[in-house]
Amino acid sequence: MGLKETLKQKIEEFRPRTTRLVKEFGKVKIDEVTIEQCIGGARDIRSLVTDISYLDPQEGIRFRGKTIPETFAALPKAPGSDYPTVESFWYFLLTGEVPTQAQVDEVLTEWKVRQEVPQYVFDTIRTLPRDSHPMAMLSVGITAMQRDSKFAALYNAGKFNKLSAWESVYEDACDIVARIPVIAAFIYNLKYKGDKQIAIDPALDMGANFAHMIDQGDAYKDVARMYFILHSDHESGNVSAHTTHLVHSALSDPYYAYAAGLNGLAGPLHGRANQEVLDWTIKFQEKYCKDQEPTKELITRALWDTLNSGQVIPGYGHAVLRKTDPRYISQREFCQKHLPEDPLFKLVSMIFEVAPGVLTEHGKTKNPWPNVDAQSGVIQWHYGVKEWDFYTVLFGVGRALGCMANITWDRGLGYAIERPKSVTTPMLEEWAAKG
Ligand code: FAM
Repeated sequence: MGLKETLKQKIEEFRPRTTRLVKEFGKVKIDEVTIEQCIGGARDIRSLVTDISYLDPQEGIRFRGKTIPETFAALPKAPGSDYPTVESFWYFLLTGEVPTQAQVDEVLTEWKVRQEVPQYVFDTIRTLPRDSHPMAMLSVGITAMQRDSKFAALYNAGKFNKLSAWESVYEDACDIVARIPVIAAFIYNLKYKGDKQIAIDPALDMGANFAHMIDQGDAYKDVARMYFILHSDHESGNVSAHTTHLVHSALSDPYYAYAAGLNGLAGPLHGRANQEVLDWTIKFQEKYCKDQEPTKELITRALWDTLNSGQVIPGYGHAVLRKTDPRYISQREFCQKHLPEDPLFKLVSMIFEVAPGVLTEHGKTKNPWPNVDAQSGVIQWHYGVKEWDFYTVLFGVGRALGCMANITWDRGLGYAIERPKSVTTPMLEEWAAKG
């Protein structure tokens, strides 16, 4: 059975569970909200549902119940590779089932058609000033494709049906995840390689083709596959996932929804942190290591300079995690295997030895440990992708997998438009007075 049929079966089997929870147990309390949470960014308020991934503060992410190592081990690998194809991960993320090679091959074949990006998308991006941020270019590219939305067409034709609408969301979602790496490669070549474009190689899987399209060699194929999978999903409360979910909850189609999610991902406290990490690290080398090797003392001084200037240390901390991010560990293991002598990897490793202590002494963050962004730029830099303002685009290609899987299921389960209640400060002061 193919991906869409398997998914249809899964959604129809799952629906009664959601319906029963609302009908029979809707009034059961699962949380309470404090003034601090109401003002402080809704930290930890249980108010979203997703079964695509879950983030445990002490353990880190699980994709459909599997840890990162379990996910990489379970899925069929790309030919000659240690990593699964993105296509096999997409099947797994959508259905919760580990696909057979035949099922993966079906997705591979399907994406060869879906990945064809209409020329008007490239023409639209080319009209932007060349010094536009690549994330702005990507967001424009996704929004430009909204005219192709099958979900929007279904709705505009008055054919919206609660039980089957997920199918047109699924079609848009598949088109977006297949096309976004091609648009990202186009943006990379437009901004940094004199608009020298490289055509899709239809023989390659999505990750390998991305490597090919940015003129990278075989070694980068696994970088792309690993990177996109690691950045795919991190439960639903982070800014990019939540924004995509929120916008689609108004029945905005997947193109509008993911363009909004990308705009949130572009924030320096979220997806742009990988760019900030490289910026900080390169500036550290220039300022402190002109004529000497980095030392823990120099790193300590630089970290305190950052903190004392009122800035955050990029790549460290997390709103939910209270341990080192397993996505950081997975990338670190890749570096230990493939680039152990890389000077930037050695420097980032030394920062890892020092930063948690400095942050603990600083005494503000609840999590002094590294997150996904502390290590990701080192790998890109090593393979020659040195334009760090592009790194968030790479994050956006991966995050599309999680966001698109989530809104397909949101539609499948008929989740309502999201509408939390706001209050006024005087109301909070009244509750505060009552204690
Ligand atoms: N450096 C300096 N201060 C930090 C910090 C860091 N790395 N992480 C947290 N803090 C501060 C935070 O700014 C807050 O200070 P104020 O009370 O003055 O506002 C205090 O510690 C308590 O923050 P928290 O509750 O521990 O964390 P939050 O949930 O408020 O914020 C992050 C979580 C990720 C936004 C925060 O850790 C941060 O800004 N990290 C640096 C930027 C970064 O690496 N972002 C990427 C996160 C990654 F998971 C992703 O989304 N890609």
